[in-house]
Amino acid sequence: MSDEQKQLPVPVEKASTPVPRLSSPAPIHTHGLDAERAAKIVKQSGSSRAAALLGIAIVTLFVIVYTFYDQGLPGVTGSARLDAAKEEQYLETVTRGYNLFQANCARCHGAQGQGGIGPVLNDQGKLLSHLTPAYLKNVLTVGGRYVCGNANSLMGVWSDTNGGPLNYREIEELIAWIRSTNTDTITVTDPATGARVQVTGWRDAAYVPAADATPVPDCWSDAFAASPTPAPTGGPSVAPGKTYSIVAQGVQYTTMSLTVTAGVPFAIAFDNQDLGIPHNVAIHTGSATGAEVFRGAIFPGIAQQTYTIPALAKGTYAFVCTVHPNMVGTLTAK
Ligand code: HEC
Ligand SMILES: [Cu+2]
Repeated sequence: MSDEQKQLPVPVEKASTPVPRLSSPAPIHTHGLDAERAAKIVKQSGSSRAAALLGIAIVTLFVIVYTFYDQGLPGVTGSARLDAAKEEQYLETVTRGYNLFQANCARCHGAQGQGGIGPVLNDQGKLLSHLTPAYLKNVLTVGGRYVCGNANSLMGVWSDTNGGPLNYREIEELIAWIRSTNTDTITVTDPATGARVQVTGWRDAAYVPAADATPVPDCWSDAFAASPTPAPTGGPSVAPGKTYSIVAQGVQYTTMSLTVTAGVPFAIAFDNQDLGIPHNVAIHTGSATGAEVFRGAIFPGIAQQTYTIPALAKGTYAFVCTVHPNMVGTLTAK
């Protein structure tokens, strides 16, 4: 055998059976995939598909439920989470405003905003067109002189941007309370009794002024100036029997009671000692809420005027300042 012959590869015998075309050859390694194992794999992938479907179903259901929870049920107002949170936040603001009002403003404007030393605030016409949020903000920032231009206004500046004691948030809260409506119910501590009570806002959201209602004047005291002073009744001027004196100082009458003779006209010398503040003397039967039988002219201090008053029947009367409902005294005719 030559060397040449030695290096030739060992001749390979050709496979006698041809491998069919377009098909893979029979696998060499089976990985032990017998029929049982294959069935198991098919089953497993089936159950993981079911698990995925279940997951998708849960997420979908959650999204739907969450949407209704968040956005509210269609047609059910206030069921939306965000709206409910907003409403709660708003009522919280109103409550703070109520407390600020009782602490800082009620002594002049009355606990119910009914007026006193300061003008009435709870009037519907006023709340509708005059006491707008922008106006309230201006008054509280500039102070009472913004209202009628009275430099001696009893009401000072409230906003701390102008040297007052309240910050912008407290101003907002006060405005929220003054503007709140009778559909806003809050639970507060009544400053007078200390009891927890429910109160509603002053403003009637549905209020529509009468067609012939006089517009609210920009300056509250113009409303009094414009009101006609009833002319003294009782024929040709009868010389008044006696002159009594009433003094107003510090938005108070210093004379608290007066006794006059019934059946004879008399005079009241009224001395208004409050610089720039309008006062008068009006006489009402019974109490301050009784019928008005006489109204003296309203004029700012410091000044004096003498009113001539027709004879009064025996009884009890109240004398009040038309501008300041907190100024009340008792008048007895006997
Ligand atoms: C010392 C008494 C006093 C206090 C306290 C007071 N005010 Fe006044 N307020 C007045 C007087 C007086 C006026 C009228 C302004 C003028 O003509 O001088 C007035 C005017 C107003 C007006 C304008 C009313 C209108 O008809 O245009 C508003 C609004 C007001 N006050 C809100 C408040 C608020 C809110 C507080 C509490 C933070 C407050 N006031 C505290 C006395 C007071
Ligand atoms: Cu007065």
